[in-house]
Amino acid sequence: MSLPSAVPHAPSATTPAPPGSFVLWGDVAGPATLAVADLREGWEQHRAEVVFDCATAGPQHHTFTGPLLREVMAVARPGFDPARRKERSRFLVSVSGGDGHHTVLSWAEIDADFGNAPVLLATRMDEEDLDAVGTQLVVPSDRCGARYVSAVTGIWIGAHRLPGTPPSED
Ligand SMILES: Nc1nc2c(c(=O)[nH]1)N[C@H]1C(S)=C(S)[C@@H](COP(=O)(O)O)O[C@H]1N2
Ligand SMILES: [Mo]
Repeated sequence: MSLPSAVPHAPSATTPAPPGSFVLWGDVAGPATLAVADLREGWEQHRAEVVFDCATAGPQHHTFTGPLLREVMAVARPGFDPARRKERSRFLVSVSGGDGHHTVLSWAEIDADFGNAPVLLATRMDEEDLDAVGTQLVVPSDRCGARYVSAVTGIWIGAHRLPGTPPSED
């Protein structure tokens, strides 16, 4: 597996990822910048034939190829103990496009011990490589297209903590 180049600090609006790449950041031990080519090298590729509905454009049919989101996110080492399911269940993932569209998933949706949804980061859509455009989030279990975020520039992960409560030890 080709290791992504680590960045020494959390990305901000002033440190955008290069075109076609995205930053993995948030509560992680190793923030990383990944290009679409990296997604093709390091992980098992999955194929998904999907149909999703758009309120304005109607049903869309696409075939996507790419690695599982949860496997890609593991390289950044999210700030949970991987052995503690209860701790993992508090984490949220926010995926943003370069145009400002952003959406969230719960980590538990994609975790094999919880929802186990085969959410992908696409390297190809309908046999077209996405290197120049950037990866696209693929949520095959969604009926609506809103979470199929295209031209992804950032993926953040962090725990939801109730206001005023310290991190739990369980
Ligand atoms: N970056 C980005 N991705 C996006 C959107 C968007 O506005 N920006 N719209 C979403 C919505 S609402 C739908 S239905 C699908 C399909 O959008 P399309 O009509 O552009 O194919 O893309 C999703 N991904
Ligand atoms: Mo949509």
